[in-house]
Amino acid sequence: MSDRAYALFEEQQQARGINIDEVKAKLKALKIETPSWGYGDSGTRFKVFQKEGVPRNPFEKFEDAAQVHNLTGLAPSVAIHIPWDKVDDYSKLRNHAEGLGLSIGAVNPNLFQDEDYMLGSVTNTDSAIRHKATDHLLECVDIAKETGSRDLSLWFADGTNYPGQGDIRKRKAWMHEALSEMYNAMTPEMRMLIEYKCFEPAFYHTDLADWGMAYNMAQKLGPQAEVLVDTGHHLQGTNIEHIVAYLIDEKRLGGFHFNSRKYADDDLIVGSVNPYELFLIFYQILSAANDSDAGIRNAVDNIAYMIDQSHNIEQKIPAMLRSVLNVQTQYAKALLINHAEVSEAAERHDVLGAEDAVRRAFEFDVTPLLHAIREEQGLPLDPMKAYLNSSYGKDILVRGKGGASW
Ligand code: PSV
Ligand code: MN
Ligand code: MN
Repeated sequence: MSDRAYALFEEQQQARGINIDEVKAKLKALKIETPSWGYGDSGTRFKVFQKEGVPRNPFEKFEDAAQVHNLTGLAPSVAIHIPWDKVDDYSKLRNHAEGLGLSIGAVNPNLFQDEDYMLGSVTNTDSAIRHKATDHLLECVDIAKETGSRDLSLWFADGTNYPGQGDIRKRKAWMHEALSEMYNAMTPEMRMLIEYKCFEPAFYHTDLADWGMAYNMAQKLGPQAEVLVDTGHHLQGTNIEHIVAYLIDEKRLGGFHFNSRKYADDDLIVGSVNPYELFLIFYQILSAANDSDAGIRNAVDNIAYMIDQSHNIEQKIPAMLRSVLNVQTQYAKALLINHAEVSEAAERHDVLGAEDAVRRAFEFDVTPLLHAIREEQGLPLDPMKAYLNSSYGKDILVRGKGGASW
């Protein structure tokens, strides 16, 4: 991309009233956490394909994640999942991460893979199982202390498949009981991010099925509990941007799990199917970013952007690169929205004008802008190409097949 293309872009945006220096600063500050499980073998319930060169342990997952960060400057932290990433000494993993220029991000407990949890973990009728599940939550708080992680991301598979199978109200109380125990064990710096999901693996009811239930729990627990929005966890047609705006306004939007989907919780590469949705999510975030209420601005600053994907058929590292780059592209486009223009049109009751002012930003080609910031940051202009031209993908083949899987 030539300097001329960028000069033209800058001129065009400035003429629209966009402060390009601000846009660039915001783009350079964007941080997206990648998930350790996205580097390992994962798949569908039908088959987990074993890929060659997949990391054999958490240390190698961080090495792969470092590739994504080094080439993009976007992904400085990695979420871990316990026990998938269980190690004897977390300070060793932390040092390894730091040596690679990374940090350990959110700690994700796993309360869905144990035989004991078939009929629920923290909401199981068996109090011994509930205690076992709660102990795991507490173990994750201890791990977060060692890893220096601020966030604990909680997703529960708990739910029922048939009417009558469980007492929904009792289960709600048990959920609250377990979360309260965990909440009380957290340090003041920690945050509990409560993730909801409308269905799967439970097909009749899920204990935390939507944002309202997660929000209600968070509110009852206290200010350190917030809601985590996984973009794949809604019924078709749900207006996720609306949920985002609502939760920001309540100062309870803790973070995102970004992924793309066509049907259900497909966990595909972010922005591969629905980039406009991602753009509209950022539109809501950015329109709250300049709110006169400092609490709202603070809430926006503390949103954790995380990826939650599983790469079944594609190469893991390029897939993760594609995802973080797609997030960056949509964020860049959203930064080109002229908010004053949108609200002036809305106030005039100019419905088409307001819609146009939002959509027009989406239609710009932001390649010259992204190339310019990458150049300023000393990054490759095309991180994907740089990765594919590097020997890393071939070098890791010595790991063979049968690496870490979920
Ligand atoms: C299962 O739906 C899930 O994808 C949730 O989104 C969690 O965040 C993730 O797995 C990791 O536990
Ligand atoms: Mn998720
Ligand atoms: Mn999911």
